[in-house]
Amino acid sequence: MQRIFSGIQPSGIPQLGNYLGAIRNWVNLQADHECVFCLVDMHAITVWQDPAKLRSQTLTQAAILLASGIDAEKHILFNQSAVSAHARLAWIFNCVTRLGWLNRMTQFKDKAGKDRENHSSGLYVYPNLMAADILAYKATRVPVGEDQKQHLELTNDIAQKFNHDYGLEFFPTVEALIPPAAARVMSLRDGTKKMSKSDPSAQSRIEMTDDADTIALKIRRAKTDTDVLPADEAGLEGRPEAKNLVTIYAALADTSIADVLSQHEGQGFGPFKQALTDVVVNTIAPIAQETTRLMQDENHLVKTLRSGAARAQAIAEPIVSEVEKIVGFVK
Ligand code: AQP
Repeated sequence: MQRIFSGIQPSGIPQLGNYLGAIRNWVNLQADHECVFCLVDMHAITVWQDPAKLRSQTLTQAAILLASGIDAEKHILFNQSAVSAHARLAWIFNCVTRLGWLNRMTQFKDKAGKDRENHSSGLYVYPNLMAADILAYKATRVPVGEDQKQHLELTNDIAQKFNHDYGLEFFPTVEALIPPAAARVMSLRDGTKKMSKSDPSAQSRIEMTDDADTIALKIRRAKTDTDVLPADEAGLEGRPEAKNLVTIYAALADTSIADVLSQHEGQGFGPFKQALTDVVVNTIAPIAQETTRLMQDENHLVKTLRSGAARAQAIAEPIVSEVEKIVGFVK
């Protein structure tokens, strides 16, 4: 059985893009993989996090994952900082990765913008920690949204250079599992920007804990154009906001974009947004409800993460110890 590693940052409340690009896929992959799911709190602090919020968001996120169908008994769910192997391997990878490789990472460019000099060095070496997360478990498959594809390519470059430098076939090749539909959900306020849990505008995203009224309001206010829905996908070209809403509808209703358009062709955005609201609420309401229930027992959530960390540690510790020996550290 292949081992999967995947992570999500507790940098906010998970949004619909995290769900469609990652979480929903994770739930399905549990059937035929050994899964290690991680709340990557060390990644989250690459940008400022209020400590009390980071703690509460980590627990909320654990609850959302469990409510979405992650099985923390059969598989592993834990928070990254609880397993020191991640930080130790990341340091070694900081010494393997070339600066030129990091300079090409578009996520750093997007997140740092023009104000590069004022961002943390953690944000810059973020992809090295991500490579360590995956390779500390010798995971071979990583379900991610399209935005993480470049980081996965870098993970393979790091693994190959390490293997080459030390003359070993130590790390495996990693395969990105990118969902066929809605691999990149866009902001509700700007169809050219990805939906993000830390976007300053809460109106730009649907959060996994939003209630039906909030969802309806956000979708009603979502940016659109004045045209009607076209007959086919070609008619969505140059209309990023319209394309985004249709893509979300198709992904949640488990159907194709062509199908959605054939049902709604000629409709204005008023009625379409109403139909979309129903589809979104149908998916999110039961998850939000179960999340609220799970959040009432914080101790249970902490215990679940601790048990996951112990099992994660049992896999990662021998692998990372071996890497340290290979590098020449006295053990
Ligand atoms: N808009 C999106 N569409 C599809 N997939 C997405 N993912 C994130 N946004 C979208 C996928 O969700 C997983 C977890 O992401 P993350 O928390 O590790 O970091 P991120 O990609 O930076 O997500 P956010 O929401 O944009 O977080 P912030 O605002 O904190 O940076 C990944 O598999 C990602 O592909």
